[in-house]
Amino acid sequence: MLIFRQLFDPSSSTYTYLLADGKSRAAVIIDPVFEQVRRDAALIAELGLRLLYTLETHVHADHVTGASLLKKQTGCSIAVSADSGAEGADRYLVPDDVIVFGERNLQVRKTPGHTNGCLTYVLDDRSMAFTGDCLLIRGSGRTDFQQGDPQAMYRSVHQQIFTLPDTCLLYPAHDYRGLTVTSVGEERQYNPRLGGETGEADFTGYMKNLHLAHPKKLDVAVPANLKCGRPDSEVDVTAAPGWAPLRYSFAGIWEIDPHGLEEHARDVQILDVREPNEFTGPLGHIRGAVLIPLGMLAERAGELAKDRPIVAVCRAGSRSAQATTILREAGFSDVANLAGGMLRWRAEGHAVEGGTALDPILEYSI
Ligand SMILES: N[C@@H](CCC(=O)N[C@@H](CS)C(=O)NCC(=O)O)C(=O)O
Ligand SMILES: [Fe+2]
Repeated sequence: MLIFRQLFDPSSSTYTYLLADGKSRAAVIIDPVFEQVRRDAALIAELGLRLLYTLETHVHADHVTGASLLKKQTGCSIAVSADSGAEGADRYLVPDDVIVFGERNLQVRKTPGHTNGCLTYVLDDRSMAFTGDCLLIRGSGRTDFQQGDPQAMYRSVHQQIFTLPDTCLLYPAHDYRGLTVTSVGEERQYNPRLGGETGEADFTGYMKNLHLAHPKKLDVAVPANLKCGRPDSEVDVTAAPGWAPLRYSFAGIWEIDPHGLEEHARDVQILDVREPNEFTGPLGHIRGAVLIPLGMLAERAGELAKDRPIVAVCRAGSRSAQATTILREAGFSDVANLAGGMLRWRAEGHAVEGGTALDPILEYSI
């Protein structure tokens, strides 16, 4: 079974692709974005995957790659094209290289034109290919900087991409209109620059007259990507806040486990957002917890101290997740959610005030 996720970075309109073998959980990620590494690492952890490689389709001009940060966080290897000019990778890819992840693999095809080092990755059964900024959906990558070459791009598309089966799904590195996927058959027929009977000279003429403004981040992105996105300073931009052992979830929420809260209980404000009858009900509550029901939190947030971190608690951990969002909007920065709520707190044997014995509690529901 293949695990496949298409992820999006809205500020650069970049797609990142996570692929994994469902059996061994071995994974690769194509074109991760620096600012999205925390999100991507959370997904990899939640899906129980083991990241083997970050794979670049090319040296990007519009955003910085997340490759180095992901390597630091997960211990994966960084793979780039041997023609990319990038330093510091663990593997330099050449045509026909095969990147194995568990029982699945990607084959490397060289598709220059947007840059000299552009690669397309083709899935083992040719059902999917990742075209980077060579072929875009009803478009193509630009060819006006970074060794851009319209003739090379025309040949790359016709010889390396249009030779795949018509049914092969194509996933680009960007789409600026929100489109997500296309296929070889439809691009061969409908791509306005490269499809139908369009010849090499037609394509060259089209590309010479695009007149696009340079990417806003060009001057920062290219030098950073030539170092595989290694930050200049040692400051870890993906580090978790230091006040307790926290974990970032793919849902976008900082979480703390019962054990971590137990250890840091004295340093934090515990905010219980259940209803009063639940607070005094069979599940009990954590010693020292302040009760402000979720529906009143926005108006009563001022009752909480701004200089001590807050851990929000509820029955199962979902209302308290919403509480962390409300608190952030109210200007509190150090906030976390107790993962699993009171149910998990009690199931893992932590003490409560009030409450009744454990067994009936597990059947207790609101
Ligand atoms: N406005 C975007 C421009 C992005 C851009 O130029 N993207 C390149 C890929 S790195 C491209 O080929 N774009 C094709 C197009 O915009 O049609 C930015 O500032 O980042
Ligand atoms: Fe690009």
